[in-house]
Amino acid sequence: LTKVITANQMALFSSQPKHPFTVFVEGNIGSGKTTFLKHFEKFNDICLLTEPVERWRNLNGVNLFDLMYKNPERFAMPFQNYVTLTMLKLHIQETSKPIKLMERSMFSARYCFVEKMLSNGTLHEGMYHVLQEWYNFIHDHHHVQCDLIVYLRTSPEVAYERIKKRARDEESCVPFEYIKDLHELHENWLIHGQFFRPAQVLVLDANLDLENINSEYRRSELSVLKPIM
Ligand code: DGT
Repeated sequence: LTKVITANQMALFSSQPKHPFTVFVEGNIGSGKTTFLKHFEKFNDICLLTEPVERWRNLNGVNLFDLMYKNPERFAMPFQNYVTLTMLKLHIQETSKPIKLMERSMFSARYCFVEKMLSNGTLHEGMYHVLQEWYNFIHDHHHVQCDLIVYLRTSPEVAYERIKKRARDEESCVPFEYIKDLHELHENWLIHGQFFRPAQVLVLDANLDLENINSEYRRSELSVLKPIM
């Protein structure tokens, strides 16, 4: 059977941008990435992709996320493996919308979390190199679109207070030192350029409380909504 493509279908195909304008929302744990994404829910032209924490919590009934925190020596590697897969799926997920807004990316997993796990000895050097091989392979064989990074910059103290307040079960054992080190890693990557930055970085003051943060969010609209303005 010859497949006849109607004019409407043609129009639909051509209206699907192959590479939507893609924004990664980055920042320490507790920096307000979820709230930032919520701010953009009101715009129809944006495909919002939240981080797959729920999948990490329930992999066929196994809470890999909890195991990673409770028994890092054993579970950091499988957890990081699964993070890579779930993030890659989001990176290559197609959308008909002109803008894609993603909570985190494979890059923060690689340059912040995996680096931290290597330096505190949670990941054996051999495991670290296996992960690097995966990242390099993905980088060479998949197009990972990124047009802008929004960095929600907090002090580690503010991030830690928020984490304590929201009291996620799995994060109850997270010490301040961990948040401080993750802060330094985000700074090294996004401010000092110690690791590869796939796009320009817009830095927002995410220390502001909920009442005052809206002006910061609005400041980012011009950059995030660029393709439709
Ligand atoms: P928000 O809205 O800024 O407060 O963001 P969160 O805290 O909901 O999201 P995020 O990505 O900073 O952290 C969620 C949890 O997942 C947190 O316990 C850290 C953990 N996490 C995220 N990505 C990775 C990763 O690549 N490796 C490890 N070990 N943990 C990760």
